[in-house]
Amino acid sequence: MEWWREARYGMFIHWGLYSVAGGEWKGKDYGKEQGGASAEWVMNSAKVPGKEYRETLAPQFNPTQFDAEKWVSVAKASGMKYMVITSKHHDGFCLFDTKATDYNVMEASPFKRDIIKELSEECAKQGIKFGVYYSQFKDWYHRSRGKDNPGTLTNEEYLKLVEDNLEELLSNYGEMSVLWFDTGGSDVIEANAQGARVRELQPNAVICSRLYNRGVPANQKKYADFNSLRDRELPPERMTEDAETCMTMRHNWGYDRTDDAWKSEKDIIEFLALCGARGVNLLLNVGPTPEGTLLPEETERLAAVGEWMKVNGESIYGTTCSPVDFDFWWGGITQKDKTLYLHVLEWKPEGIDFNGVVGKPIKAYFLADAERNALPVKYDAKGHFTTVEVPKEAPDFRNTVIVVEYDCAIETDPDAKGKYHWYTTRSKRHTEIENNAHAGQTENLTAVTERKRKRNNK
Ligand code: FHN
Repeated sequence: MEWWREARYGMFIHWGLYSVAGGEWKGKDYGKEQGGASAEWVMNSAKVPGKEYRETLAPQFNPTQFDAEKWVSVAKASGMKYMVITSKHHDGFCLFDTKATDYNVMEASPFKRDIIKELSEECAKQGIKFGVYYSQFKDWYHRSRGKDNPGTLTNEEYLKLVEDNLEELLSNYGEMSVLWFDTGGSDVIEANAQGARVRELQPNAVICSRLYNRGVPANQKKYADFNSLRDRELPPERMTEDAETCMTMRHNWGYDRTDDAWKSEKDIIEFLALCGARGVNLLLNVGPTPEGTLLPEETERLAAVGEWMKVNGESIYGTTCSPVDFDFWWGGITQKDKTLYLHVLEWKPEGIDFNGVVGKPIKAYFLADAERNALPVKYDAKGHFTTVEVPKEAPDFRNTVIVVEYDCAIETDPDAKGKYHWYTTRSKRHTEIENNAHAGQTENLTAVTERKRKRNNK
């Protein structure tokens, strides 16, 4: 788990036959922005029989522009340390050379290239950890979806397919660093058998808790190495266990033709920092096109995060969660040994203050400042309030990182109070400010903030 804890930031890739459909079926849009399920669910959303889905899409899956070197380079430049790609999603189509079913990229599509092989080799070449997503329970092609859609296999035959697929994925593609099972069934014995096989064939692989159904008690998830939180979840509190959140850059996981709900680069950098403040990894998703390319909106955002990480990566990689169980009006904190990293997401010219940490720091400075020019620091022993004095303008409006160094182990005030959690109040606060602004209220940001801070910190 050491590399995984150090990594903090990886690439999720949702790619397959559903990318050809792009969230649509027979001219109707089933994508998430239409209130439906995500684009990769189109087979289910449009109730497409397996045979029709395969005959319509597989012959069109010919992503001739796919270039593993490009994708891995984009991930690396973004500061991502690992990659997880859908080897078989719920539609049952395998993006690798398998003998267990002919419904795979080598036999059922004109592409006839082993995508998992090409990506795993490129990741090994560029020093990125490689892993696969595998839908071990949901399979709308091989399994029955009721009498109208019987599926191609019985339950026993399907279990054998999963077993054979795992043997192939765990034996034929070198070091498999992550097994990202998704939506486990309720049978813990089945899940344990699959988990045990991973341990035997790839003892260093990190296994996702979604090997098990979410309802299985944590102490029965014998082979889960990290807790995969709900999709796009930013947990309210710090996580005391290894955990990861996966996030889309827009609504859908798989490629969607009409989804333009792009998060900004600031949204993504903020989310990465706030995940860090909770001790959680971020697996950030791309949904490549049917042609095998990443969208410009994706590569632009990934490059922007990469620029930020080049300067500020130290405040994310290998850090642990905040020393206190709450955020601050201006953002959140990550920690590494005797150093705190303040992720200032909302600038406060009157100073960046935090409570809950005992003792006066020995130094504070902007992480982006190569000379590490000291910023003035005040410490009020009464409330254990530390304030770093800052210039009027934020050096980086997306997230300015202030390093706060101590000469001893970080000690917290057990009675520290703070109820400011970014994942809730931020959206409310902004709406209120926008409403005030629209309503021509005399209150400005500081006044609204002051009022809210008094309310949050009473
Ligand atoms: O049903 C899948 C969904 O299509 C997507 O793959 C997400 C990614 O975390 N996992 C399941 C829903 O949680």
